[in-house]
Amino acid sequence: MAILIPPVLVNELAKEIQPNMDDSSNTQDLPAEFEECNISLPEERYLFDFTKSDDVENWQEQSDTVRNVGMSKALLALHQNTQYRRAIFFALLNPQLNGAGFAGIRAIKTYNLTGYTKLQIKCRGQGQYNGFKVVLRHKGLNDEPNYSYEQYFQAPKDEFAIRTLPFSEFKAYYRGKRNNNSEPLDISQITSIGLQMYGGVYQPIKQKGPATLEIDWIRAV
Ligand SMILES: *[C@@H]1O[C@H](CO)[C@@H](O)[C@H](O)[C@H]1NC(C)=O
Ligand SMILES: *[C@@H]1O[C@H](CO)[C@@H](O)[C@H](O)[C@H]1NC(C)=O
Ligand SMILES: *[C@@H]1O[C@H](CO)[C@@H](O)[C@H](O)[C@H]1NC(C)=O
Ligand SMILES: CC(=O)N[C@H]1CO[C@H](CO)[C@@H](O)[C@@H]1O
Repeated sequence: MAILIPPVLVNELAKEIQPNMDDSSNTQDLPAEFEECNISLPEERYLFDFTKSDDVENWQEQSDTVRNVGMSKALLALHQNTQYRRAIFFALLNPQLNGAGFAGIRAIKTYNLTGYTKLQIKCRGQGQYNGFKVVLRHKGLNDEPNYSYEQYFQAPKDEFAIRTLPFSEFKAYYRGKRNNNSEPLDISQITSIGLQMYGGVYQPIKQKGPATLEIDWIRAV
């Protein structure tokens, strides 16, 4: 995919090629060839590729047991044989009667995803339900009372498939409740990425019990 990229990106790329270039330089100072040729961003950027080298060590549990009514459990495990490698997100959801509860995992890691528009996850869901969500946080505001930016998706049930989540569709939530007055997600400063199985306290569909999500990779495109 050859795409035209903003001058500021061209500037960054040019700096990589000419490492001595002054940081304060602007596009006008660039040699003409950088403005005229079409430089492509990498088509995709893998945040986690469990089929290759990525491990699960960076991922920590973040489930409803952080509160004293919580009784759910989640973990991410590496799964491999001689032919393949992937990660499995295991969860047991024990929500309260109204559906409050969640089982999740997250990695605290910083990404600047400027230039990308979507998150993709190659996965398969098995178990009692297949509704999941991706939970992003930005600017180092990785914990409550700051908002999380969430998007729901249904995992494919039989074959592995790619689910595509546009960054523009990540909306701010606080404890499962939508908040419309918050600033939009800043994809140039993603500082935490998580996966969650939700009870669905404010959702039409409630979920409970055990389920798994097998994951090959998570990437930005
Ligand atoms: C993110 O990357 C873009 C493009 O390279 C750059 O202009 C911007 O300053 C970066 N933002 C941060 C917060 O690093
Ligand atoms: C850059 O790409 C555009 C659109 O694909 C094309 O029309 C143009 O000729 C290309 N320019 C160069 C210098 O390759
Ligand atoms: C937030 O906005 C969405 C979409 O416009 C709307 O469906 C929802 O009711 C709003 N929620 C609140 C709490 O205002
Ligand atoms: C933007 C925002 O809500 N920031 C808050 C994040 O959380 C800390 C406390 O941990 C608050 O001090 C910030 O105001």
